[in-house]
Parts: sequence; structure tokens; C-alpha cells
Amino acid sequence: MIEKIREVEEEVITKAIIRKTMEDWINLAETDVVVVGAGPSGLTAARFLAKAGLKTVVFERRLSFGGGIGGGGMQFHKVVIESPADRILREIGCRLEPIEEGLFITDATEMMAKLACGAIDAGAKIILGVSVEDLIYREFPLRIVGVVIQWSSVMMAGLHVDPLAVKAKAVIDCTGHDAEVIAVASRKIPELGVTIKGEKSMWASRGEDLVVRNTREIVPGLFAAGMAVAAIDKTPRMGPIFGGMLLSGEKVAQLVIEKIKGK
Ligand code: 48H
Repeated sequence: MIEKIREVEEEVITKAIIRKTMEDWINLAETDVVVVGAGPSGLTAARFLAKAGLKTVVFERRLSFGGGIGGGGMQFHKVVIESPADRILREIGCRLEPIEEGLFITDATEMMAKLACGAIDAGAKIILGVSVEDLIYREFPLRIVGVVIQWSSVMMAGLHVDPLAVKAKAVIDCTGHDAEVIAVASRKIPELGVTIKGEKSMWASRGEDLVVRNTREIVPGLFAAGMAVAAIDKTPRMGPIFGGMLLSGEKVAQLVIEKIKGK
């Protein structure tokens, strides 16, 4: 027997979407943490932040999450993870196959889906199709207090539409190779004294180690994680091995939690 599908008036759909979206947006206009970019570092950071009870929103330019994970290694659908980052994936039920002692491989699609699920289930909001195009700052002391956002589609169309702003106690640049948010700080708030040196050529193990080690608060209120850190510091790229991105996301979350909650 075929179940009868419920009938619905079109305006009911429209009103529900608008009402519930606006409730969310009013709530997120002032938040604890804005994570920019839903790649491996951003999704991991969002999960740990939300788990610690911080109101966390991830703005992602594209209409999908996962960042560079989906491309695997040269579009082969697998990525490699080294210990101790396997712990982070096990916690969210991502299946790993050992390839050598302390080295694992997984499907790119499984990893991106489960990282996103992990962040959402912990309570983070992921908003797709929104780009962070600028920062909000204050003086005395000089600090970052939020982000300026725009629909990615508006930016792609080249339309002149004024953006909106979201206040946050901490902003995390998880935008990958271009360190886009830090680049804005460097270009538009020169008194911060931030420079982006650009990443170095490949040396996988060293790149992984330095990305995690150098994950930090770059200027008051603005943190960096993942590949953005390598771009700021001119440390080596690492290719399709992702443990460093996950551990960097976990570390930045710890730093932000310590700053906001004082522990
Ligand atoms: C909103 C934005 C904006 C913006 C960008 O590139 P990602 O995957 O970043 P990471 O650092 O989490 O991971 C890096 C990894 O994927 C990688 O590229 C590696 C390991 N490379 C090694 C190598 O040798 O090449 O994700 C960044 C996300 C993307 O989804 C962007 O669309 C998004 O950020 N994004 N979102 N506002 N201004 N800029």
C-alpha cells in the first residue's frame, strides 16, 4: 500500500522557512564564536567549541562542507590520517583502516560527513552560502569583535549590496590556503601589524607538526587554525594527510574556550 502524502499550501512552506530562519539569525547576530570555513579544521573546532557549551556558528562560502577533504588526494577518494588525530575521527564514528603503525586511511566522503555531523550534533550551526568579507574592530585595546558577512551569491554576481555584521567574542580563520580573514586584518587594519608570508613547499611531517604547534590567537579576538596557519608563518604544505588539520581545530577550540571561559 502506498502511504498518502500530506498536502501542504505553498505559503505555509514559505512562512515556516522565513520565520525559523529569522529566529536563528537573530540568535546568531551576537554569538560566542564565529568559525570561518567548514573544512576539516573549522568543523573540528566547531565540534569542540559547541561541546564546551559555547554558542558557535560556522560561516561557509560554498553550499557544501568539507573544504579540501572532498578532493582527496588528486581526486582519489581517500585521505590519510596520522596518530594521535585518529582519536578525533573515532569519537565521531569515522571508520579508519590502518596502513602502517599509527597511520590510517579513510574515505573522504565519510570523513567530511561525520565531521559535519559531529559539529551539528554538538550544537554548532553551520550556515552555507555565506562569505566573511570583513571584520569588526575596536580600539583601546585594539581587538577584533566580529565579522562582516555577505551572501556568496551576491559577491559572485558582483552586486553592490551592503553586508551585515555579526558580533563574536572570538573569530577563527579556518579558510585554508589563503588565510582570507587574516588577510583582511593585514590589509585593512595595518596597526595590527599582521603579515601573511605564504606557505612553503611540501614537507608533510614538518608541515603537520608546525601547523598544530603554531595554531594560536594571531591578534586579540582573532585566531587561526588549519592551513591558514601555514600561510601566515610560511611553513610547509603537507598534501592529502589531514591529522594536522584536525589537531589544529581541536587546539584552537581549547585556546578559545580558555579565553572565553577562563579554563
Ligand atoms: C567563508 C570561506 C571563506 C570566507 C574560504 O581549505 P579548507 O579545507 O581548510 P583547512 O585549513 O581546514 O584544511 C586544509 C586542507 O583542506 C588542505 O587544503 C590541505 C591539508 N592541503 C595541503 C596541501 O599541501 O595542499 O577549508 C576552508 C573552507 C572552504 O570550504 C572554503 O570554501 C571556506 O573555508 N572559505 N568561507 N568566508 N571568506 N574563505
